[in-house]
Amino acid sequence: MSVLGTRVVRIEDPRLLTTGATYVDDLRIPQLAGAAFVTYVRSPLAHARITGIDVSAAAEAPGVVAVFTANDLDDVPPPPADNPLAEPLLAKDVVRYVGEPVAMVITETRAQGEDAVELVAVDYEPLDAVVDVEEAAKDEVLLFPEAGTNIVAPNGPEEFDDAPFAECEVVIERTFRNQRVAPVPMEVRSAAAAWDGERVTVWSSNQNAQTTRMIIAGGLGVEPDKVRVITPDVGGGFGAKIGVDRDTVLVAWAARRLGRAVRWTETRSESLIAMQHGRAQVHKVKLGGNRDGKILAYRMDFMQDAGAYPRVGPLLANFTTLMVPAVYEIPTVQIRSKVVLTNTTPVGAYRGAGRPEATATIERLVDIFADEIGMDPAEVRRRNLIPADKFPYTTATGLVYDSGEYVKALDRVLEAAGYEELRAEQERRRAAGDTKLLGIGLSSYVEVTALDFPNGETGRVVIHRDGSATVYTGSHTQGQGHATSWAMIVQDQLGIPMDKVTVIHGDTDAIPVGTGTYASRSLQVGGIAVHECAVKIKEQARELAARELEADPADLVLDTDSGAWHVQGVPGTKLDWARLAELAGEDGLTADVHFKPSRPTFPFGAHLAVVEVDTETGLVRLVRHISLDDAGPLINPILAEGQRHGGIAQGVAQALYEEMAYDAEGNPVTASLADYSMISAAELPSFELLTMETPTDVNPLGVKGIGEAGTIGATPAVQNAVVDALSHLGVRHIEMPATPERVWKAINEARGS
Ligand code: SMO
Repeated sequence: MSVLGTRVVRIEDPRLLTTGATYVDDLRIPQLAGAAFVTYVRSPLAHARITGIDVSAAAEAPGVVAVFTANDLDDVPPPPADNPLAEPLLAKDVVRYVGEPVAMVITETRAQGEDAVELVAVDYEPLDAVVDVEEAAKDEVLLFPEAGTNIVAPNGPEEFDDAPFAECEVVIERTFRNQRVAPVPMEVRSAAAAWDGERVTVWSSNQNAQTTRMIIAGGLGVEPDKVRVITPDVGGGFGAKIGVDRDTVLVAWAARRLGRAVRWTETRSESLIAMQHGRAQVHKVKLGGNRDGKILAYRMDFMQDAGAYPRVGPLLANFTTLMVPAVYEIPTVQIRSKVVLTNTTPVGAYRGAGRPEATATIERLVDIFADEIGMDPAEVRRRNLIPADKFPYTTATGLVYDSGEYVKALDRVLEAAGYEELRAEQERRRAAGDTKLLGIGLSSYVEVTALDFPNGETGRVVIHRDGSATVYTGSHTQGQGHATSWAMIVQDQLGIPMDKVTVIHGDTDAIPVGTGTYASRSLQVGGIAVHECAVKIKEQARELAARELEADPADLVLDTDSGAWHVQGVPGTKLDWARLAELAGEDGLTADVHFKPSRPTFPFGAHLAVVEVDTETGLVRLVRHISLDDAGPLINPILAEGQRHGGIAQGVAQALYEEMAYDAEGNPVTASLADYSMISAAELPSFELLTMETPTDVNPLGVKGIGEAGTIGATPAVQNAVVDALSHLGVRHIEMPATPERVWKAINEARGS
């Protein structure tokens, strides 16, 4: 029986739960002995001209090794002349957001750094700041006057055709804000670097060592072979650690400049303002349909707030654009987008990266449409979902959805939730004048995973003479459990037990070519590379065994329970993996694969949230959350459930709690975890997870990505549930996060008080 699909307990956990993880800041290794500490001087203003920096007092402070400003960066390539919007390593003339690095102070101890940064005197001449994305799009305050506009990447038509809406019986127009959130990984950004006179070695907390190496080499102006990147345990990334920021490039630079090891770990408050944020879109939308429940036309005209530098260019807007049609068959889809600069922290990928935003909006609109025509929102969905017999399905935005059972997913969730009974209970409470109202919210979703499929991923499997195996992977765990899954894949193919399989990742010396972990790609790209390596090894072994046993290769059988080969019908004479590695001779038994899928894949599902809304306080409590997330066959249900738990938690957080907020001058007002209300287990019920496994034909295991799905499905279900609880009072919409204040105000406005 195959190990795949079974609930194997993570092989990573005994170490994590006993001695604990080793993050960058925990490293106590000879190369970092006596490392100095980096502390950044960050801009306290959202927009200002730097008229002078006096570092003399700081330079004299106790323990100070060096103080560096932009003027010291004379040995790195200048910003590309063809890109006036390029992010500098240190701000030189202008700062554009609170938290932007202006100078770096290097000290013997961390505490000395905290004191010394206070002594760096920066003269700022304040400039008008623009914080709101719609204001910024008016181009009255410019972040880069030489560019002449804050709008980076406009996409779509000048004018929309209104004719398709003119034919609709019902047309809804709304503006929704998909608020800015902070990724808040458990481990903040952290790096250390050592220079050996030839090469800089950087220990960094990120999602892909190889990309990080390219970024650092580019920043320093050296060939990639002059940089080695090692990533020890990584405590979460959520997209914000795809590659590294300037703060980490500067750590590598300082080690080279000083010829001395340095280390840097930001504080939590620093992380909240200086690590990239996520989401931050404004959607102007129009949806038209008929009273029979059929949606006929949908327009999405949206802005992506890029923050102060267009760090990821049009990437997020493009992801949103692709997923605008979502799970529905809609005859007319119109899309326009703008990426707009504001005086705020740069915005980048965050769990879902543009796809949750698209789903959140259409799922709200479907509910508003259902309310408008007096039809149950489940029924409206059923009437518009792409039917199962239409797959593969080509969308209005040119994607080809590989496989899906959208109606079935929705119906299973409704059944598991006891939808009719929930509606009845909702009615009972309303009729009784209960102050704890029940809300039921749905969402149907599809998401695209491994959209960067042409990048592929590397894998290498080596069988050793003791019968054990080593797997080298370009995928990069940040807590996902790749070591467990990759070992399961090897055991499944070769019969080498998991505990004899070692997985190596996150060191550019060991794995020079790799892509990394993001876009829910690891299993379906990196995992498949490992699978393909194992398949290749099996074929090599078959030839070797045939030669040794003087048999036809076609007659050789691998018993994956015992991990031994024998000739068909002659089970007594066996060759185990140790023997085969020996037979392979000098070169050993090794396979390398760079697997490139032919297309991305499209996991999908449905969520149903049940909330209780206290009409006296506006407090929302999530009481049940039922989800079906179909990402194809599960390699290990425990790992998949873990991804869903985390994803749903982050999705609920956006609906109810989290928002990275600024005042009108661009000061962040949620720069600590006392103000930024990150979700915890205490706010969550035990999730009710349903499973369905619709395979894709894109890869031999039929698997899709599961890392971001929960986030995408959960947010709109919860937001819809909050509005649903109050709809009988006349509440039609509540922006996210649905804080008690917002909910209470909505109730009182609806009651006309
Ligand atoms: S934030 Mo994701 O890796 O698309």
